[in-house]
Amino acid sequence: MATPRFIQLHQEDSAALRLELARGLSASPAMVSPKFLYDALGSRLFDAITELPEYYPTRTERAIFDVHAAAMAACIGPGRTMIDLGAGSCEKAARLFGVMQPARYVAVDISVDYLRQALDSLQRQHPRIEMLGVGADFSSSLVLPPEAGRGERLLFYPGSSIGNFTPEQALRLLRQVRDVGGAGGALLIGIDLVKDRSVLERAYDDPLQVTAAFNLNLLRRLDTLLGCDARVEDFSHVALFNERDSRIEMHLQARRDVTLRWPGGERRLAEGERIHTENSYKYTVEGFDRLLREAGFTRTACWTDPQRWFAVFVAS
Ligand code: AVI
Repeated sequence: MATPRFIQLHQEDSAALRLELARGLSASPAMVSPKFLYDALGSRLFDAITELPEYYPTRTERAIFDVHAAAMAACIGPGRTMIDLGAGSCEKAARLFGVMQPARYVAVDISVDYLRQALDSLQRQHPRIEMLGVGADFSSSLVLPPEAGRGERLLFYPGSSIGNFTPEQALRLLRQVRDVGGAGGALLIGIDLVKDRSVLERAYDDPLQVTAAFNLNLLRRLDTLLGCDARVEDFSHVALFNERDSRIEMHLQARRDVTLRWPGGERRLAEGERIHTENSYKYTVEGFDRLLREAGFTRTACWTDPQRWFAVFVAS
């Protein structure tokens, strides 16, 4: 039986991470990149979020695939190299193997250690699909090793993760996706759509406060990575829909006057002042279609759920 191969391209640079965090905390307003939300606990909290009744994106996207995956596969064609961006447990891609029939599966995540277990067990279930795990940080640039092969490519980017980039960053990433896809390449991508504010805000501020824990966990990372003495008790979770920019914003809001100190710096936050921790952009079908075309994709097709809360695009 074939065994999966693993290649780690990304090397964590702790000095660069410390500098990035210190700069963000010193900025006005203070901000920390959402990538810091995902340590081992943060990733588990995110998995829990996807099971909340209020967090509709995961189950709505799954329902769209359940109904329309065969039609998508007809546009895409079998035998491709399926490249899964931010693969994690590889579960979403694996559900599509039957219908998409890829020849090769390349799972990309920040660390191959996240991918080992999932790929080892997937390989046993799908011995005919060649499998490769790549540890890469594609948020800054999307580069694949030669081992990814040159077959016709399908880039898979589900979950509306592209919504965590600004539209300018998203455009840059989509252009890289188009380049990496090459001639005949295709993209299968999930996008969260604009909807009623109350639905959006409940999805990011659930009554069980799982999303609050996910956001507040960032303060523990400030301690681990930067040596910053931030206390969870001093902050509360805030999630609001910014209609002008069409995005959910997550913030950590100081409950009282707080001074954050770390080796070589400090930041005073007055009561009510916020650290901006995440944006989650919501698109219209037309708006995202325009972005795809601006990125160089010429053919697009789109499927939504009956409420038009979420969309899956195929672009080539
Ligand atoms: C990973 N990403 C698509 C999630 C989102 O909906 O923007 C992250 C998340 N943040 C809070 N809840 C979920």
